[in-house]
Amino acid sequence: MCGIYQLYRLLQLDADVLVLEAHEDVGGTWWKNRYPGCRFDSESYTYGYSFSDELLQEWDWSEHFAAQPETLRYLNHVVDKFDLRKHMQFDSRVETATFDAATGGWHLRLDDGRELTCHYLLTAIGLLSAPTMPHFEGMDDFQGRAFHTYDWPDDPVELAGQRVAVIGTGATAVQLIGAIAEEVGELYVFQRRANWCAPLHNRPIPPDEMARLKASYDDIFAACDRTPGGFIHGPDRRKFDEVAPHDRRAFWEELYASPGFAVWLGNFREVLMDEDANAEFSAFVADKIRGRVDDPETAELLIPQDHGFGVQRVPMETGYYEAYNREHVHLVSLRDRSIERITPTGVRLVDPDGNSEDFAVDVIVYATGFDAITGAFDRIDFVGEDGQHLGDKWQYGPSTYLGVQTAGFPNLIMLAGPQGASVSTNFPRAIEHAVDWATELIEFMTTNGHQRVEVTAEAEVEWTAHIKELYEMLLLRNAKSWFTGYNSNVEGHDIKRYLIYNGGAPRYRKLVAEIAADEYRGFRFA
Ligand code: NA7
Repeated sequence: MCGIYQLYRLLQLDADVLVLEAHEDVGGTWWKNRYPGCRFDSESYTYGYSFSDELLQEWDWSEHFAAQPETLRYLNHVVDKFDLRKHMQFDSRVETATFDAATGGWHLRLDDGRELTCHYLLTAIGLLSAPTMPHFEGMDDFQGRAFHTYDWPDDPVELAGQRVAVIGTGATAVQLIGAIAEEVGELYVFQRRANWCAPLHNRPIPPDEMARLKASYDDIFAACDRTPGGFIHGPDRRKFDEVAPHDRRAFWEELYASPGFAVWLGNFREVLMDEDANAEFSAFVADKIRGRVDDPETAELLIPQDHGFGVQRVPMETGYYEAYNREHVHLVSLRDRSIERITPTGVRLVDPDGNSEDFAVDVIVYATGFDAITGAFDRIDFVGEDGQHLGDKWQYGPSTYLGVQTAGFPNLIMLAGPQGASVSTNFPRAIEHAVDWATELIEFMTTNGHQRVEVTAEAEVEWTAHIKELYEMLLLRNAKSWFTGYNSNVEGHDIKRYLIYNGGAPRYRKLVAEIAADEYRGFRFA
């Protein structure tokens, strides 16, 4: 999504530009995530690129929340329409990127041994592109098929009538479970911590509605520009306490029945900032879960105990809770038991007294998430000016200036870097802005004869402190989720890390525009 647009913009400047893509073809996230049920939670018509009116007018979205195959088709359409493919090399995974002080550029080594040099290196390597597997004993000995959702196999996976284990209950698992519950023979969902999920309310877009949407794109994008998350849903500006409890309830009923992230991002601001308001709304959603799950014990297990609604990413679901009303769908809680090992025939649990139970399955799906945001950076060995490795610099968490650069790594520009706004926003909306800003920076340098850009250490320290302050304003500061850089499967990532700019996209855009106008305050040119 990001690399495609950056390529388009740099070609407009007549730059000599090449996109390196690790996978076999275009699409990034939408190339890789092929599991059943995969779709975005952004309204389709807010997800497409906005830069070309012609593109907007010729593309029809079939659903309010389009599924992966459609988004992949869309990205291919964009690439072909603007003739971008010839500037891309596939199966090209970068292993090391080393700054060369003599040339002021970057030297890349790919995993097939190729070496390339460039002056500017721009990263569009994804936020959730480094999947992480758990570390259970016996995983290699399993005799059935087993894979991470991100690596869903190309050859058809037979699920009909099969016994399937899904490990994890994040946004990915919740989509998958809703999609496959009916067809599988037995489904065992291994849940460590429950998530607060809410209905997506997806539906088709008939041609007349699509025509109306096309006529309103200016308004749609303007609405996205006004909200902190770049979605059409912005927070309700009324004060929580000033709305009477029964009116709050009526409002919440409306939100729960609304499509997309309205229930999360269109709520009172206090729900995400104030413990009491959050507890009240969480109780409301807990009752919804109880109302949708027949077995009271299962319902209670599906209600999170350790965090309130919305402080972790809210998985949007279609029939997720109802799936547990099917006889062959079993919620296996890991609250009082843990996965002891994977056996050749399935999953073995053990309780604290040493009692074990085996679950025989044909397929194991690891929906265990990603080494978010910094993971893709850690998989490339970036070596900066004084031989410093980025992995070492960021060992206890990233530090950046605006999420765009990190000190000691000149001419390395991060388009969706940690601590920027793209990572907390409806991605394409923020990414178009980030790419435009980076392109203008390069134009500015060319016009002024600069060869080198880097951030000052002071600017970086200040920005990183600001990022931390913004976290403290929100209840998500305590969450154990990818928003706070938590991942139990990656060594050293069981600590809180400050990965996301939480100040909202409008504020971020205003700030970086001011910085650019102020001769790129905090950046140093040579
Ligand atoms: P998430 O949201 O990080 O979810 C991963 C899930 O896997 C979560 O329920 C984890 O439980 C569970 N998990 C991870 N490791 C284990 C082990 N070792 N044992 C049991 N359960 C485990 O990843 P998703 O792919 O669902 O979503 C990521 C984003 O992709 C999503 O937000 C969208 O923006 C797109 P835990 O909660 O840590 O107890």
